[in-house]
Amino acid sequence: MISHIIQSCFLISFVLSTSQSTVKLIIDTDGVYDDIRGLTIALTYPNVEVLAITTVHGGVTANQSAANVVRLLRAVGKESIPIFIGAQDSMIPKGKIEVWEELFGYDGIGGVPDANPKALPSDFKSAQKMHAVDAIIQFTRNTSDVVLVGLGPLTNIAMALQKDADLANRIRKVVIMGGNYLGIGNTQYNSTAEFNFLMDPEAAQIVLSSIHTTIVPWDTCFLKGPVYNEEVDYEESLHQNTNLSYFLSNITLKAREFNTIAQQIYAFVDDIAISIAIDPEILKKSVELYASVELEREAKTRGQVTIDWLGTKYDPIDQQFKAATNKNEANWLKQTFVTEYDVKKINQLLVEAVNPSIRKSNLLISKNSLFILA
Ligand SMILES: [Ca+2]
Repeated sequence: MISHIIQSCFLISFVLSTSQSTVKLIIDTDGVYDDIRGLTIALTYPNVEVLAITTVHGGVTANQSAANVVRLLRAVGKESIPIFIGAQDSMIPKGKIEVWEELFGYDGIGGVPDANPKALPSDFKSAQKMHAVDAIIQFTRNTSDVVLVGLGPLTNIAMALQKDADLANRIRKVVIMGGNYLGIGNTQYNSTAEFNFLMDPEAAQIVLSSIHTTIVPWDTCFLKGPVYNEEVDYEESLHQNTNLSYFLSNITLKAREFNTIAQQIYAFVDDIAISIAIDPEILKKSVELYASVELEREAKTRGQVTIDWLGTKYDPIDQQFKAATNKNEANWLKQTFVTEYDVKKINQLLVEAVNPSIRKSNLLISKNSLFILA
């Protein structure tokens, strides 16, 4: 019996096994610094299995996004997680990506290729051959209860939903960082849309009209950030004296400097979506609203989420949409919009991600075995 017990001189805290089952994630990302921070939580959380990471155009190219993720996987020692490159452009092509270098750096992660782990030429060659869309379809066929998280433009996810009509039935949950519900935008362009949705409004519309999603809208991040700034130190994870903490500090330096000049706070965004996907209790408040996406090509509202606040588009008695005059108007599905989240818990997850030694439950005891989480 003693042989079944793993002894450690230093581990003194024993925590009874949680009833939490493993959360299986596929994360679709455009690989800029926000995404990397959120991915760091997912890749280091004990009860999470990241099945695959798929990349999409957005803040940088899908190829650069993949290279950034490869570098992060080296930083966390999870190089075996497969990466699949997906759509290089939106459904209606918008052409070459112009990287917002003042904010993102040329590579989307601060433009610090010599910061550890250094960027390598091989980072651009490590992705799998399969297209991201096919990977999403295949992984969800082979594994049940997958939670799909979208951290970039929704092109890959929309294409997967179009290619495989049964996909929506197989996925356990979709969590999206993107869109807005109060019309607050966040792009440089002449637009009231949120960046991810503006980068591919048609894809966003396909997703929102195909499946129920939990959306972390930009409005919530924007409005709650200053409030929550009083509750947490957003930079706590950057001062943990670990290699991963230094890495996050380096790749976010440019963005933090930019935000200081712009008098904006450095707040959580993708971290919220990842955290909610991992632990639903982090979602504190939400609203259920019928939503669609503006697709008018010349409108300043292109890509903005349109909301049926009064529920007038849907007839609950006939159980059909009243304004079904054309394809777009007919598709107002009810979506969950996150309006409040547990910022302290998210901050804790991020700090623990970069500094696992402070994680409270280093040792988990299950019914039949004892094991140590590295
Ligand atoms: Ca992103």
